[in-house]
Amino acid sequence: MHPHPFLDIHPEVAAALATKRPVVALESTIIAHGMPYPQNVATALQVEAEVRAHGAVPATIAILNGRLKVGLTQAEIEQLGQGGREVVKVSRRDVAFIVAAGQTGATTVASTMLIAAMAGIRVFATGGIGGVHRGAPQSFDVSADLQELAQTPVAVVCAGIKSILDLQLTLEYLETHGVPVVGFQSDNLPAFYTRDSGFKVDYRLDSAEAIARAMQAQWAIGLPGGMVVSNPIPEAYAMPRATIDAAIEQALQEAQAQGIAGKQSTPFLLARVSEITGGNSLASNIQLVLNNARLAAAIAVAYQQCVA
Ligand code: PSU
Ligand code: MN
Repeated sequence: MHPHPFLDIHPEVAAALATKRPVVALESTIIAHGMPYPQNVATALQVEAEVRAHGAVPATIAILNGRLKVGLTQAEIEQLGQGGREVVKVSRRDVAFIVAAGQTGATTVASTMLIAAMAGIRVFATGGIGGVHRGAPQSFDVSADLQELAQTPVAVVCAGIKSILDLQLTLEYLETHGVPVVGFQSDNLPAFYTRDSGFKVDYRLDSAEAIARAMQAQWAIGLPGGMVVSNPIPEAYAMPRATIDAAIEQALQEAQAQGIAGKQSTPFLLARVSEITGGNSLASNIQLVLNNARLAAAIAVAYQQCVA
């Protein structure tokens, strides 16, 4: 049985879903645009292995030749990683056009959530989500990730919000749209490379089971959206705040000087921050994504027990 004419669910993922075993969705923009080759491919494969090691089936999501893919082969991950910034970045508004043209694209948090929900997957691990950009009161640059969180029932495990963004405005926007921000074993909202942004989360929960119960309650009540689960980077890999703040300031100034806007903005800032800080930020980035994969797998396991 095919649930949708444009959707291809990998047989292993389909089998897990059919027998109500835990599945964790993973995005592909982080592969094509978020990290350099070949570390992007190595990380994507390691993330999948980490999800498996913690009892869930990984489903990396992308659009390949016009098909919405839920679960990729190793060769397909390699193709996206090698393609890098040549691969189209696909957010919600782009999905239908890439499908209609039979093209290939890397999915953002927004489009990955959308496709995960179509497949019936409720848990998703990534690095960082998009948000309200600094200067948004003038530029109106607000990531489509936030509206997706408001309407699509998927819990997104991330290391908080990178401070290329305006964290305060992002939290306000999420609140307005009814999206809860849950801190795993922490009261503080992390800022990706650092464990504490100076902002608080809405709810601190200390176990995967407690998070699963909140997900189950939210959706049983009939609330339509998802939630942000923030998981601070492990202490050993956190970066000094001054180092990362300086890199971000420089990247933001360069973006402004070069007139970078729209969908180019986030990839430009991510790439420049990682270039300016050298290999250090990449190593931290890899570790926080692996950490999120482990927590997402534990939440997926707990959620299946919750709804069983
Ligand atoms: N933040 C990161 N790493 C990323 C992204 C954001 O720290 O790789 C990617 C994600 O795919 C996210 C997207 O969904 O950037 C947001 O892009 P935009 O701001 O254009 O919506
Ligand atoms: Mn944007």
